[in-house]
Amino acid sequence: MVNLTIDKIAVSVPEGTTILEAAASVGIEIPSLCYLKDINEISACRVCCVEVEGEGKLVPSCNNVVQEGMVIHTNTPRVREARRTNVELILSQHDNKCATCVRSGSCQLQKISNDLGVLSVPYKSDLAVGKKSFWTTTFPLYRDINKCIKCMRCVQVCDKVQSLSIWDVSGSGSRTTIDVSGNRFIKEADCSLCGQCITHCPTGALRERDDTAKAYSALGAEGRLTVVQIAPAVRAAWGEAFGMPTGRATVGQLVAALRSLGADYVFDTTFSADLTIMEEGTELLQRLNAGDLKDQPMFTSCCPGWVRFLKSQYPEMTGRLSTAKSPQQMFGAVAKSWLAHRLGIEPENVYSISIMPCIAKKAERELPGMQSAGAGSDVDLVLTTRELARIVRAEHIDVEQLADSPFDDPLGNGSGAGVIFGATGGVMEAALRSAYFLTTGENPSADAFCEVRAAENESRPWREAAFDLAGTTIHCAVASGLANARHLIRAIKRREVHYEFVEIMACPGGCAGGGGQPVDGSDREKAASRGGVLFSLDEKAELRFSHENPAVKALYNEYLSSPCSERAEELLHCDHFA
Ligand code: HC1
Ligand code: SF4
Repeated sequence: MVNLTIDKIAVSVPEGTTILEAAASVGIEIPSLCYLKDINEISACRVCCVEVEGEGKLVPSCNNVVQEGMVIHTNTPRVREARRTNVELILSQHDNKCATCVRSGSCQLQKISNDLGVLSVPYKSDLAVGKKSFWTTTFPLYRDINKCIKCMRCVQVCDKVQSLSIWDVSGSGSRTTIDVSGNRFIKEADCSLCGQCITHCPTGALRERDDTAKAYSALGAEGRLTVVQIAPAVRAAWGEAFGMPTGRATVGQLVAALRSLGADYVFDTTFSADLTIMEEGTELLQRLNAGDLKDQPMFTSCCPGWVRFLKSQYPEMTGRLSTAKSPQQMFGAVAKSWLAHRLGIEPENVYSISIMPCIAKKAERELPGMQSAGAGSDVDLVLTTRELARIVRAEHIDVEQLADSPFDDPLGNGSGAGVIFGATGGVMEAALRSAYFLTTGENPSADAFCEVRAAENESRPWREAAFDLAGTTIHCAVASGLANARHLIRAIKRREVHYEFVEIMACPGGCAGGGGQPVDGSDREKAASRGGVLFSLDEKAELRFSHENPAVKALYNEYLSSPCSERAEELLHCDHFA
């Protein structure tokens, strides 16, 4: 252990601990803008500087480790002055348009400027306006170069966590900026649209394309039926956008908010997650029975960020993706066919909106094959959890006071198995529950497959488990985060491992940690706690098996006949090569 003093407090920490972490261990918060533990510890912003007795110059605390006997002061006039100067210099290259910024209130630059009492910027403004910037406004990921503070977080997250290296430094000196690497346009780069660079950006330099105006016109339109679906992971996190703790705001309150915004029907994507299980589970059993090893493992296909990744990085493995569409797309196809038919309205008069914790879902709805109900796109509009929160706020809805409202029938019926789709391992677990039933004719214990759930502080790139299904052993693997996925794929390609079924989610922790989820500016990773909320909702659910969902059964009885039938293939499956 190393013994030192920080702000007159005796501290004892393991060797190799940074000054910033040592201070945090005794409750002293040192401000920083660029620091992300294990991802970005490069002291780019110099805001975390501290005074170390005996050192002439100030020392950045995020990448200097403690030494025996150190005496550190984290908040002296000299330290505050240096921080203020560093922040003022950053502000001189920032547009400071807080009033029109989506991150106002959760921007770390705004907070630190306020905390330091910066009331004006004494340096000449040196904005990137006019410098080369060919940002396309139609791409689902939007970058505002005049808000970028060159902290390098996006560069490092995309590189280390997602292994895609879409961002890089360009220019030099005061002209230094962050741009798409290799001098490419973002559309040409292999961006998975995971949105992790957005959720890790300390300012509003990165955000989703804003589609809220389209939602306002759709929700107020006469003569069209607005049908909204809510993704599983949204329920765990949406209240965070209103300062509530994870899981506090209920999905019933969200349904109520959507009704007051003018939605005609509010449904649950967990319905179509159950449907996905029926289709994907049947496909898995068909593939296993065919016994063709070259098609194994079968990869889940519900995460469009992962699908984009596989198609761009390992196109030769595209055929291993399940052909089942994601629950979002299955929902859209069913809403504009079976639901429209049941309601006696023309499919063209249904406008389908999804609320998703994801950016890539905005691109998924535009893919070929996602217009299968014959009435335009099966999903007309995708809003992230953050965009929805902006609309709720604009309407002055008091979230805490909302009373729960139930989902509508029949597409509002979902099982606990559908709810856990939103957490890493959940799709696999839900699929195994039903695959067990489909092969044995009996239900397993609902928790029989919970071994595939991620453990706290998982350090391995993927999780694996083997289960017996009616005498056949199924080897499964689960990974989240695209760098982890890459490790797993390399091992599969090198034949170091063999699995029959693999679940991959692009975002660490699955959709719970999705790139469209609320950002509070605290840098706390929330995927695990949101995932915990989803697992506890499953535990309490009356229905825990996808194959028992009465609405899914009715859909097969009345319309599709059976999983993977001809009509089911037309509506619910897609060709990933198209
Ligand atoms: Fe997801 Fe899915 S779980 S992909 O993470 O399969 O976005 O929540 O809606 O479609 O159900 C996201 C979440 C979501 C789909 C489902
Ligand atoms: Fe990288 Fe994901 Fe950001 Fe695309 S959205 S640049 S893949 S972190």
